[in-house]
Amino acid sequence: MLAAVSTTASPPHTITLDQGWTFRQQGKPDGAWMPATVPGCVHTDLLASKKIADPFYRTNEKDQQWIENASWEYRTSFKVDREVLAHDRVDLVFKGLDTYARVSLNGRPLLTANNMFREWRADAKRLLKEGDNQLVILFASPIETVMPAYQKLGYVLPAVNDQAEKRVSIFTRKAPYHYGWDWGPRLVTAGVWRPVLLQAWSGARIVDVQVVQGPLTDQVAKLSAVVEVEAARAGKALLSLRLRGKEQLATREVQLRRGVNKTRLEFEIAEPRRWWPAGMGEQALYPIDVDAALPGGEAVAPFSTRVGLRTIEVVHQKDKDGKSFFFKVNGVPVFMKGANYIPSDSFPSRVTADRYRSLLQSAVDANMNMLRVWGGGIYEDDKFYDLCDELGLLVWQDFMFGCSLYPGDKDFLENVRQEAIENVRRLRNHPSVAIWAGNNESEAAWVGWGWQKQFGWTKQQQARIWGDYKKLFHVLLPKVCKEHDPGRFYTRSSPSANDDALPVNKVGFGDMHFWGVWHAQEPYESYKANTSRFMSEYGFQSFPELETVKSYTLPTDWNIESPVMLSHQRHPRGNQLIREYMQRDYRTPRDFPSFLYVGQLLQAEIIRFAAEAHRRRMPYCMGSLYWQLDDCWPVASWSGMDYHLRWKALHYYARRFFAPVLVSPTEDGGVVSVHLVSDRQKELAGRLVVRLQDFAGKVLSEVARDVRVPAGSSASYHSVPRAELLKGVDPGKVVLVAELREKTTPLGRSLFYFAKAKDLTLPAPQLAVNVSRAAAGGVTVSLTAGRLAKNVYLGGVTIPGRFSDNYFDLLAGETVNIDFRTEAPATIDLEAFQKALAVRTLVDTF
Ligand code: BMA
Repeated sequence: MLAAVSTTASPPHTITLDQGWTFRQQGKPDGAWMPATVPGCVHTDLLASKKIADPFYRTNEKDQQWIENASWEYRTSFKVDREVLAHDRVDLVFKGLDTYARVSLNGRPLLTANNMFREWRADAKRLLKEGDNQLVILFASPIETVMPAYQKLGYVLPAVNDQAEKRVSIFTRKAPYHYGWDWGPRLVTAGVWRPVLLQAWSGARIVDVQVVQGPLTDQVAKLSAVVEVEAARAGKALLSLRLRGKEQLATREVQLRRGVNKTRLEFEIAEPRRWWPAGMGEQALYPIDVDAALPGGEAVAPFSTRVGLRTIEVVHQKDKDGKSFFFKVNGVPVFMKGANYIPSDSFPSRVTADRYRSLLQSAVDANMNMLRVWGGGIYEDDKFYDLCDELGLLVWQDFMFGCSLYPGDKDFLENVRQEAIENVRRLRNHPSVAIWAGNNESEAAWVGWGWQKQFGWTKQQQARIWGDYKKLFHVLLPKVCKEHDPGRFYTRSSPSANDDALPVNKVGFGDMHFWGVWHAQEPYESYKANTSRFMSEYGFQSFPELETVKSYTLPTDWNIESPVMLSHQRHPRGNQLIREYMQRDYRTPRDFPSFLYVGQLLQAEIIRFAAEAHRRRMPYCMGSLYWQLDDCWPVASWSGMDYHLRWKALHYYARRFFAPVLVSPTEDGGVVSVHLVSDRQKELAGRLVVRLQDFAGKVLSEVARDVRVPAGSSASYHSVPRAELLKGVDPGKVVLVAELREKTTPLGRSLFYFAKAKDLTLPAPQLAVNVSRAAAGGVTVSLTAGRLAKNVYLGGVTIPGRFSDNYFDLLAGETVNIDFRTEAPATIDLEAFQKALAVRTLVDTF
């Protein structure tokens, strides 16, 4: 054992270098230095210095394209004292540089960087001096830098969402969506996008702790911690591990060599509490601290991590229907409900912890248990995964590749290898991370998007391109995952059946992205026939609500074909498709605000149709993640929540269609049936009531029956031929109400209409609206409908906050109380609120 540690040596220092930064465009004659924010980027810095206008406003983005072709210098100075310099090592650590950066310290080169997704560390001691030090970073244009590679390649690689004529984005390891997407602007940033640290240490430094979970029972969790220690000099160290604030669980004396050393500490946690996805149980988390004591007495910064104890498997096996794809958590098959996550800002360094929390809490509030961090964005910030751990949101993590093909030269592959290693290591202790995926849609594209013809490649070129693809996604990335995170499943691409002999993106085989609805204009009813084993993408667009539209337009722009609105609609056929689908189901909205409202309903109804179809097919289908949760700027898109975090109709609907117990009426071949889908882990006993009533509330028929719904099941509990049900009544004048109750508690209710919205004979709803002060100090809106009120929408209020429900149907004679949720409810001026409140229903919009 080592002797007691003395504390004479100076402690390790970490200084965050976030002060005093300035920037300027390189090579500009009048190039004055302007204040910069670090972390940040050139666009937000130019904006802060009023050199550019808000890129999200109107068509400002178009005038700002020059930024990507310029190079930018960032600099700061910082003081270092003798105490810091006395350490063995003084590292400069860059958590993220975007992207082609040359860093110099006191006029001498320190490091070069070429990957936004990597961390860069260099021993700066030899270049540092006591007193002031000058740090300069030169960011070369990510466009210009790779232009020679683009020109030299000899063939063009597809990058379908890159919005430039010369699509060079695939040569650069930088967030693909910066180059534009079919929901995103083109804002190719540069800058110091994650923190810069100065870390001084002596003797040794704990680099990383990987917690590997062994056998897990209710009695005990057997774990090991693989501790990586970098030693500045050889010597002994005593490593110890404890649960935060608890007794020590493991200790080990090790002989360190100079350089990186790996040691394993075995430990156990008695009576472990499991980590469960949201809706299934608690999210028990165990914070772990690892210390290292050195005989010389140098202090070593402890390393902290946090784990959750759970098993997770992806069951991806051939079966009679094709090849399964589902997740088992703690041995239980879990139906994944959720959405695809895109970076929530074009400038990711702007995303605060509060914003992450609000987005992720909204996901949980909508009964989601999984998000897919999609491959065209970024490996998200640590805060994102911490919150997912805490909230029980499983993460499907793509590597950052999407809808494109990539070079396969040695340097590129090595750069990706390092990126993958770093990110796998960074994220692997998170219980929320459920799966790694190589890329978004590149395999499906190669097989089905006609690229071979479109790009006119020779046979040889094709062999090379596909060979390069395989090197990256079939060899390199799975190898990194296996080596650094052996317990987690890797899937080549989303979608994929992970087998060259099996079809990709075909019903029955693995996960599926179904875009027949929307891209191929198929009627949304075809979601039923196109339900596969795991639906990892499907979607439909809408515009954001008027308040959000106002944030980027003038009233003169309020026409979806205006240049401003078109610039915030990046799908080339977006408007046409929305119109087309809207005409199929709705009457023409009378004005612009009505159009926005109907458009949101259209999206919500279509996605509801899909998600319910997916859930009814459980266990054949075991996942439904719609495209997309959020936006990176205010835009027309497939999102359920807009850039200002306003819930669209879709997000409110999602809370209902992803409810733990779903009542789902549907019609097939002239038969109307009511399905009950339960995600509960126990059987439920309830009473199902199915009632046909007219819009004035008159009940035409009613049946009720006791039902037992097994754990994790879906089945039909009631079915009647449509003709028999309607018995001659006008289908446009009645609604089927299906309700499930558990004792006296209502568990779920769904309405089924027999005609499309445009063919319903909707009455004037005779709505009585009453606004009052809620008990908790906020505001409650109480609504009573004399007749059916279809898709009641509460809006007009500009105070930040949200209604507890919206876009819902109210049956004749019903009353609901809707709360307005906001940060400081007591401060709301009741009278002003009442004045601003605008209530509309579907019948008001034609
Ligand atoms: C899928 C996604 C995205 C895209 C969306 C809508 O292909 O992976 O690339 O934004 O469809 O087109």
